[in-house]
Amino acid sequence: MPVVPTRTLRRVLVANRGEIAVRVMRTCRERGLETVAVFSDADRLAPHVQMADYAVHIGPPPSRESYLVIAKILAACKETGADAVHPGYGFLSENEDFAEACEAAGIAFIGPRPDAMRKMGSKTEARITVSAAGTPVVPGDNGPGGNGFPDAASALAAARAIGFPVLIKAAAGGGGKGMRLVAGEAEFTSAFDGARREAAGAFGDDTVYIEKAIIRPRHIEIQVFGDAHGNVVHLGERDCSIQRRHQKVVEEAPSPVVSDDLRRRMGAAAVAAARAVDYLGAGTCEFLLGADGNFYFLEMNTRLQVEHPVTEMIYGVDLVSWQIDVAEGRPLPMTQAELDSRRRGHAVECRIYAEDPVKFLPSPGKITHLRVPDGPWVRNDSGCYEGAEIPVHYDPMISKLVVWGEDRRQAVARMRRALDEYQVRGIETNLAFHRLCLRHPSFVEGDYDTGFIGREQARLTPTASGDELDAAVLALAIDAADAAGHGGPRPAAAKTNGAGNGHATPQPSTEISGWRWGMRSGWRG
Ligand code: MV4
Repeated sequence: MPVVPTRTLRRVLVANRGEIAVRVMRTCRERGLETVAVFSDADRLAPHVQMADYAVHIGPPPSRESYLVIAKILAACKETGADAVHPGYGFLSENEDFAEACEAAGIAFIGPRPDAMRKMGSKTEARITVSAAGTPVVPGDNGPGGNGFPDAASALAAARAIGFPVLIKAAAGGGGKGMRLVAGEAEFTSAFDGARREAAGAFGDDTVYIEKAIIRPRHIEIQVFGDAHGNVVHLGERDCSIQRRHQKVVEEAPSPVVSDDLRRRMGAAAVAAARAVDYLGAGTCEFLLGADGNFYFLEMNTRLQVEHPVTEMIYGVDLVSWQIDVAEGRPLPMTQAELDSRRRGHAVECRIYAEDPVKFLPSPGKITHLRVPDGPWVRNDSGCYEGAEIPVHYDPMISKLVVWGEDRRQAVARMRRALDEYQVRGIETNLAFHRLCLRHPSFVEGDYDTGFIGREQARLTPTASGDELDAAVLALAIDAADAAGHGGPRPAAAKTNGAGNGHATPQPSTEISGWRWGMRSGWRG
């Protein structure tokens, strides 16, 4: 093993805002590291600014002119003498030019090496790299020469060979952008051209490739960690199948459907993928888990993820502290065997968004009243407070409510309790959605996949208007037709419940307390 010199960090600039900036600073403070905040005009009074030892203004509210400007972040480091940067998630966290610029300026980038970010940034390159390491990828075709299809005709030939349905995906994509599902040959050419146009517009790169579509998969991701001494471990899985339009809403660890044997196999596959790019620090390998129990690597996220707390809860570790250890050149604090033996219980995270619970549109504004849940085994990672203005310029997630329990039943019950304690007024939130989701019989059974919210919209919408119900029923009908086309029988979907009826307009901001929820959303109660 190489001899890696350790360097003790003293002052960390957090190139982010909101709950993740606060969360990173908490660990820095615990370790005796000084912290530097950066902030836009919209964040002058934000909690991350108040928490930091130093704070540097970096421009107007739009992130393109503040949190995304590499030169401004580097200037803030210089001005404050920061010797490290934590990028959080989003913004510059997966920008290899930023990582490179930090290191070139003698500032430790708390994250992977730029080369690993680059290799995983291209989905086609990632497929080649990890499958060479033995990690299963979705059956597909990267195109002649391995980097995309030049025209629809060659892509169609590949799609025929793979077998419909297929997905056309952007090599530069991720998170569902530039992705088209194609059920059969007739639609193929227009979908191909559309996907290419969309990819060119979104990423400035129209490279597209093809994968076999996995029907009704679960989204299971494995947390991995590497150090500079050649150690790579995994910290099990998170089930992130509860998503809406590629935005995660509820996550849990462990997955209700992952056995110890499957965890061992998926963990080994993720570790192999990380090793293939000499991975350093915290990373996540995303997999699709098919109904048949097969799993396939999708992509690797080269950052700390939003949902990392559920992993922290069941392993009893501080992943940000591990990131700092690795950035200082220290070995990982635990071996795989130690990690395996300390995993305990179950954790659930609900992302609380400032959004209209019916129309799912952002709902910025002033929080006029706030009561956050607490009590045993409840964690609320938040970047806002009573009286705060939720800016329009950034992600509308206002907090992550995370609970731990000895088992899934206890964790789910505890989350219901915590959600019922949570009160927000002045802005709309998705709290009502969460209260219904955590009581939905399929969720309670752990029986869900990535299509859950789409199919169950009517039962998960607190006060749907006639239009919303119509749209949901239409979506279900399309889904059922789709299922018939793909040959798989599905459970009858369209059931409505009392919560979907009787209220013409959403009224979440007028709620008084949680007790009403126990009554109103109890199933057939
Ligand atoms: C897929 C898939 C089925 N088959 N790939 C969506 C986001 C991007 N990371 C990959 N995505 C998918 N890729 C194959 N070959 C289904 C999805 C998908 C999905 C994946 C994870 C979580 C939610 C999802 C919702 C819709 C589609």
